[in-house]
Amino acid sequence: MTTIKIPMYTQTPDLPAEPNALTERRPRYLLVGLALILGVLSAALAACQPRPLLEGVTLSPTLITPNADGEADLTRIEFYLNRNAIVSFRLIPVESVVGGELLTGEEVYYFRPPRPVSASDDPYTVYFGGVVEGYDHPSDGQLDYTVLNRMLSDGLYMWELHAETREGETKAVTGTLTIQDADTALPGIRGFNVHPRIFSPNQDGINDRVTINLVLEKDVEELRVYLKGVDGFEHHIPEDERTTRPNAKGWHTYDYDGGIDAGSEPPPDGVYTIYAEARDAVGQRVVVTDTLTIENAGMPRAYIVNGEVEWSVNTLVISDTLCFTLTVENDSQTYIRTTGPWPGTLYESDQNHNTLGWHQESGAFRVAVDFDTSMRNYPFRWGIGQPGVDLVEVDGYWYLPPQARSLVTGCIRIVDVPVRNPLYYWAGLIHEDVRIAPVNNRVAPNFVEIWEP
Ligand SMILES: [Ca+2]
Ligand SMILES: [Ca+2]
Repeated sequence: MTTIKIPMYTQTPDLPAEPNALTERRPRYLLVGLALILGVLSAALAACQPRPLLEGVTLSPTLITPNADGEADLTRIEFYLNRNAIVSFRLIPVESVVGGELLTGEEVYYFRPPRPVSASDDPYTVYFGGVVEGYDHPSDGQLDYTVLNRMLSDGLYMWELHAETREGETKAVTGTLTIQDADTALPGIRGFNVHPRIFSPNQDGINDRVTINLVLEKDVEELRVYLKGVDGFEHHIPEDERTTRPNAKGWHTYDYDGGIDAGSEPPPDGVYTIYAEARDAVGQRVVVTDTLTIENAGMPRAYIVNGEVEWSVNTLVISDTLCFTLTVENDSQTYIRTTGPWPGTLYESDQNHNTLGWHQESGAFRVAVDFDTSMRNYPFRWGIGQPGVDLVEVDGYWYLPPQARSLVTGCIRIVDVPVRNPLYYWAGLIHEDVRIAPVNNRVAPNFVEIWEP
């Protein structure tokens, strides 16, 4: 325990005395003359003596009830700083007052840790609402989060505004502040969970999304979830607002796709720290973190090169085959996933990719052929390259590498005459369950006439 004598108000000692000792009996001119002389003298005196480092320090009111009810939630600190200095504002709990002397505890709480502040002719004004830098409280137990800023408990505190110049001149002004009815319930975050921990935002249908869950222990003013990489840039993660009202106590879910579904490039590959940060109405802040690895990120883009398709025929007899050849280019920085059947596969015209056992796969790219009067969208589909030739295997899936090209061929044996004849056949490049880019839809239509033998 420390004993400190507190000057409750610090009147700067070097102000010139007022010439108010003069009486009415003196002639008026003498009074004015004396006042002028005294004024000049005191100005000269003031010029010789440097002004104090801190001046005009006030803190008002000296009792606050920081509970965000709008009544006496804040106290106003004002001061003049006459020279550049490192300035801090801290509070020390008062354990008892004995004969006008304060017995203070050992703890020191910083509202403003030491930091450089510039001299100014104008006063500095700061509002303090009982929240200081994060500290441990004996009642905490094991917390799932880090407390960045925390409300002081109710009680009497000694405050100290301290300034120190680079030359070593110091000045401290102290006083007392009472805190009552403080809202000390922390805006805690429990059950912070990130799944999966490795994530590839590239719309290939495999680990394209991350789900983040957390439980907020209190209604808050702000809840932010974001990624931060080594460059320090923050990537905001939007909340899935279907579960709980934003900022409300309870369960919150975030579904993150790297921004790719909204058309943005996802963050580059790397290891990121994922943050969830809550701030309540009185200004207390807590944070939890975890790591998230992004790999093979990128907006997938592939094209049929030049929109060119080489068709084998434009007239044929039933049971002849119609074949095509085209080149696919991966024009992106990410691997593009595909699936079979592989190029060279022959379809009968009454078959489709499902009857061959190759169902639609979310996120896979396939070359496809469609025709007028077809019953389903692009019934004939092929992989965008040959496994082990154009394609590389990653975790059991086949991918066309970034910037790679592949030649794709396929054939359809026409086994019956379509209802419309002659008719168009055309090619496409489909990103299954995602989109068909306009440039990849209805490419190089071929007008085909079919004859019965
Ligand atoms: Ca209040
Ligand atoms: Ca992926």
